[in-house]
Amino acid sequence: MRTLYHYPLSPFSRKVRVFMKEKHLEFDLVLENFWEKRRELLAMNPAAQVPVLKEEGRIIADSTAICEYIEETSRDVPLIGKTPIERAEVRRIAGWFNNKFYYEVSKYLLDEKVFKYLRREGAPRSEFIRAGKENIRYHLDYIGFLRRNQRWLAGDEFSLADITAAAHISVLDYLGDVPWHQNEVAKEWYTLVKSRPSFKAILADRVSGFPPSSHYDNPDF
Ligand SMILES: N[C@@H](CCC(=O)N[C@@H](CS)C(=O)NCC(=O)O)C(=O)O
Repeated sequence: MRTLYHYPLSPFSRKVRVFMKEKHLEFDLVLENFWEKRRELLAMNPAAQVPVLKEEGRIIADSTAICEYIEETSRDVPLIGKTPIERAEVRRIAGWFNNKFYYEVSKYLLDEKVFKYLRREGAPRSEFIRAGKENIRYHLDYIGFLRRNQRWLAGDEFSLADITAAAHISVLDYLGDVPWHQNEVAKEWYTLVKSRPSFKAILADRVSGFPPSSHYDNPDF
């Protein structure tokens, strides 16, 4: 029995959902409104963050810790590289999106457009939204650069690097904040990710009060 406590517009939750689907693992989803800081959430994760995985009574918090745990315990196809040098590159790029991309793009746009509203923290600040929209352009070009000689972001195998980048980008695409015309190679990469069965449930996500962009679940956007 495996349960993931998640929030649909959390990029970190999405990363774990896709990762577990790629590993062909069965799991239940529990919607966690993390800003309410439920006592049960705090007991599982004192950071009061999603995602949290509960598996056979064991509790694992933090999306990276969860993915590493699954990688080490599943016998399915490796998603964090086969050799030490491959693993280093997958982790470097996943780290780029978990940290650099998150703090330069996702956090600005998500906090201002969605989480502030849910936490009743007042109106979005336009300068933060502008900064997120400006910064995403450089990250799309970086995705295009990474793919100049290879199929996926960390090499020719689909990996946690692609899952992490796509999880963050998919939330911004839901909000209509990805300027796809900026980089055709990045767009082609995301089209490939979108067509994977592991991504189907992500494209079906809907959050009341926040309708998705018109092309969000369109494979040919
Ligand atoms: N390092 C954590 C970050 C998770 C995270 O920041 N989740 C956000 C939702 S997207 C959250 O729960 N924020 C609430 C908070 O930080 O108080 C992970 O990878 O799981």
